[in-house]
Amino acid sequence: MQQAWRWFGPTDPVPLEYIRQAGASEIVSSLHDIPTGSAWTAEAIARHQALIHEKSEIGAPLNWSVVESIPVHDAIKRGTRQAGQYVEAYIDSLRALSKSGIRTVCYNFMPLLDWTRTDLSWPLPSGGRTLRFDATAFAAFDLFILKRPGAEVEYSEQRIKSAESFLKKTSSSSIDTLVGNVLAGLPGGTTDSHSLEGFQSQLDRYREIDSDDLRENLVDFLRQISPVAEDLGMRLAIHPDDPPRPLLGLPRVVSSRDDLAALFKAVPSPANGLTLCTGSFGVRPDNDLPAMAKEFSDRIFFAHLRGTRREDDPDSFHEAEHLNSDVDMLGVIRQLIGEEQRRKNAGDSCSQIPFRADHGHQILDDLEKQGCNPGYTAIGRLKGLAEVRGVITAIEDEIKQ
Ligand code: DNO
Repeated sequence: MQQAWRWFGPTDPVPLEYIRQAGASEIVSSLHDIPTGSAWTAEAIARHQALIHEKSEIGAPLNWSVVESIPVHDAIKRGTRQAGQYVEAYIDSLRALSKSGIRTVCYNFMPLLDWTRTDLSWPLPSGGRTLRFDATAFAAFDLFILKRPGAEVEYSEQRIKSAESFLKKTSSSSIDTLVGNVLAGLPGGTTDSHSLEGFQSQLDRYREIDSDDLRENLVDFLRQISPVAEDLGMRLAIHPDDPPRPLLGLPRVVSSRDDLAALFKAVPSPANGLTLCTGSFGVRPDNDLPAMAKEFSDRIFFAHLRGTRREDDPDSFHEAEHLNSDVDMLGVIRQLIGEEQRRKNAGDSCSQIPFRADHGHQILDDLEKQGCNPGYTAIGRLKGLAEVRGVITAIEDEIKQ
């Protein structure tokens, strides 16, 4: 498997030198300055690629192999009349990327909110800190801060009561932090930041769009871009919903095994594939990760390996250690390595699956540092990568014998 690391560009507090020292060879990156919906140019891609390749002659080479992400414009998700022009721009970006030799593009189809957490610095018993989604805090945001019309029918009486008492005991500065965590967008997110005031009108635009409509818009999008990707030898790797369920009444359609089965049936193109994000899918107890890795093995073009742990309140979860979570990480890695073998035997020139040890706890020196990107600390990810690398080495060795 190819060891990758996400790099947010020259302003990333974790520089390329560190990534090299961590032993990763592949870079996962994006052109974050380009507004969603504008086409990427070959020149801008080449400039970013040159930064990554720089110093490769003196140090271990780094290769930009996965784009995460080219964000999908909201007009495409809503299927508006403007969608066509944004699909064209997306296709232009794919064409420009293909000139640079980058073949794998990660994207998602979550309306208005990308990955969502309520707490970005939740204390662990070990003394480290992690990301958490607290279903009660989120309900309090929805019901009593955003005051979304009709929200109460989506929550149990019990949840509404606990949301009320959460609000009573939470300081106004912690409430501000919660609002920022949900609406401002997290690192690498593909959706715009929202202000509390403007957000309801964004939500209203989705009032008539249910999950069937959203799925149809996704299928329409893929039917247009996958033939181009196929011609260019590129692979489209959709990232699952995080968390994998509807939020704030917004539909989500890439959350489960059945969602994937429907997607690949509707668009069987071999360019239509998946970013297997174990942490996102793993939040749902009905997602059997090794079984999904097996069933959709030939569609997996990229993997995010991380673990989530459901809490006593099963709708709440936090990001756990990579090898100690609800995710059967060994089972998943076994499937991925098996798939690589299959590809190799079939003569696939790109048989290896790039993965990044996704997110990491804030530990050691990173606890003292200002400006760490939540989930994207150097040391936590280094630990995750080291652990996952150990598993890969052991399984590959087992297979050889
Ligand atoms: C969070 C990331 C997501 C992901 C996008 C893919 O850490 O996994 O922001 O990059 O959803 O488009």
